[in-house]
Amino acid sequence: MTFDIVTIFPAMIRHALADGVVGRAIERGTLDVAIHDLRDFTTDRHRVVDDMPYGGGPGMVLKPEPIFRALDAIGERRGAPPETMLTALMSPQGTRFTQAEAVRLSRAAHVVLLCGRYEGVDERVRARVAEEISIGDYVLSGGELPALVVIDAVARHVPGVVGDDQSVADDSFSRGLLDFPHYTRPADVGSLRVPDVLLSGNHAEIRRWRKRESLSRTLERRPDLLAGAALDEEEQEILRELVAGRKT
Ligand code: JF5
Repeated sequence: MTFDIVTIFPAMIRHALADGVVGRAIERGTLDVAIHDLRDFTTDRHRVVDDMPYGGGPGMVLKPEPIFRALDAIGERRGAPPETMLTALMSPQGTRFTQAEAVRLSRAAHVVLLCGRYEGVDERVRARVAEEISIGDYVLSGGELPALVVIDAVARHVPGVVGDDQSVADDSFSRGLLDFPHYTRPADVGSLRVPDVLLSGNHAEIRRWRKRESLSRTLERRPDLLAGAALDEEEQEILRELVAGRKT
């Protein structure tokens, strides 16, 4: 899968993608990520990417032409038909990014992410993007961190990026439930002990305990997730017990 990122802070993206699961996938060639400095698509001596808002007001707006030139250059360089290229603007006004959206985008061969900055981007840029993506309702200084969030969450669903596909399938939000507690050695840290069931070697018991922990955490912290979770028979039974137990 190919990503192109258009940004005024290329080093921020480059450093973040150097390590971890995504960094290794880029090294192996499983992912092709190109970072484009928006200033390289300016034509003036000072490489200006922003300007004052028409109508007045505080702050600056990202100019449209450098963005159009960047998108044209990416299209030409990739030589791909424009319809295979999914272009998205990172923006607080976008569609909320979720695990389901991450899976959907991972089916695209080529995603172009445009990082806004300042007070925003010239509205005419929206004519050139297919989607607008928000990672949540908070104010950020730019779209770089959102773009990195999207790349990480999407890339995990590209075959070969994560070593063990079972771990991707089992991940918290893929199952629609919160994760169960994890422990490693030692079995005792001061008075804090690993639950006996995990040391028992009884794999059926361990599976059931993990299901119960996932369900009780979800019920406690994120009951909204239960509506969308696909629960098997055993999980439905455990959930009924948990709900009954809470009422009494
Ligand atoms: C930004 C102007 C973009 O992209 C975001 C964002 C996504 N979810 N939440 C925030 O903000 C970056 C800031 C200013 C355009």
